[in-house]
Amino acid sequence: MEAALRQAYEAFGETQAERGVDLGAVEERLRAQRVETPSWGYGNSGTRFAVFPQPGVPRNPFEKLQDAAQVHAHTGICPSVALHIPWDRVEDYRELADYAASLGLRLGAINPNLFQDEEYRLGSVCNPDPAVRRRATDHLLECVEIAGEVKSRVLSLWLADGTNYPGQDSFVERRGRMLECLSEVYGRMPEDMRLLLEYKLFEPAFYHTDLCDWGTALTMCQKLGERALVLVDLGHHAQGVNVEHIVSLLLDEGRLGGFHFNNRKYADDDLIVGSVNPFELFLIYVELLEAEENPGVRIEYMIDQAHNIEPKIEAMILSVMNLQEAYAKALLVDREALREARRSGDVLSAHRVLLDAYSADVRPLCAKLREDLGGSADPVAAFRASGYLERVAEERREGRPAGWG
Ligand code: PSV
Ligand code: MN
Ligand code: MN
Repeated sequence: MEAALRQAYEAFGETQAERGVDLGAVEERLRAQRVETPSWGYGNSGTRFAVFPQPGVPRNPFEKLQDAAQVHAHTGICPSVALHIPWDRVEDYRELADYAASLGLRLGAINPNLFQDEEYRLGSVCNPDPAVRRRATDHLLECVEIAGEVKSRVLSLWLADGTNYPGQDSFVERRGRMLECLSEVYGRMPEDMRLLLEYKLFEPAFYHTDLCDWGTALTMCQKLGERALVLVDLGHHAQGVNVEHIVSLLLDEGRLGGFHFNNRKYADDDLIVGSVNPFELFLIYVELLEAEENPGVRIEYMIDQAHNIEPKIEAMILSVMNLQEAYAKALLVDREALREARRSGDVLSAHRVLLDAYSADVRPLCAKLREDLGGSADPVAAFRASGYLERVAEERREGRPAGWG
């Protein structure tokens, strides 16, 4: 460890020891933190207005894995990569899984795509036409197969289904159609596979969205069975919604299955994690920490970002660093003091317990942890210094860069 970092780390350790923090226990939890990155975060992406291509963007799923391996190499906590089918369609999925393993990675959640084909104009599993629902269901079943081939245990589903005009379709009938299709898929999943159901307030439909909030997703999961769980994407809520409250409620119901971390100021959801709302991120982790200690709880932590103007690998690395820092701060909360303040109705003290942990500078701790894990103290700087991007920009000059579609 560099001398300056060692000094900062030691000073941090002393301050925390004075606060009565067991630093060894905090480090153990931090070392165990894992975050999945999305294959689609490495390809070219943009908005419906424009896509700004970047140099060195991968041309196929294999190259996306190479980029994901860089994120893991520098942070030490991102060993798995989510796939999106058909964006990541390959002839031989075992070959892709083996290639991931050769890079020290594994394939994670399989994300079906039910929003791109012309047939889905009126929806996929909610579509009034049974033939379209059949096609959507078959695609979901194909994704179950792919998950099996790559030894992934997670099917992660976001539906774009909704309507654009009042009167266009029946809410209740659409819900019934969704349940029928998803029940078939759920029934075909192996015993150890979990279905994560992701909700989103709106988009692309303008009038109503079939899975628009935690309630629509939760009740659907409850009907499907205990291996159907809700996935919370941080960018999928109305302004002002208390996401940490939703998190605690889903945890209490035993139905929180996954997270998509990202950030936004307005409606879209693809910014670097914690770039706008670091305090909210911290508060979410405060809710998660205690739940994680329950052996029955398994939450898939994933990043869901598709960067428009910022360099993609660096953006992903920065998101991971922000997640490490938010988690570390949450681990510093004096939970006994919090309980006591709550018991005695001391509102301000309870709030200050949180502020006290949040205001700690955990950067030396996280830097040291990354080094322990074989990563880099300053991963963005180390990645830049490695010359990786310049090298792949040269190697990947020919051919079509991967993107949406
Ligand atoms: C669309 O909003 C979306 O960003 C969802 O969050 C999904 O998780 C992602 O696309 C991939 O399908
Ligand atoms: Mn998402
Ligand atoms: Mn989204």
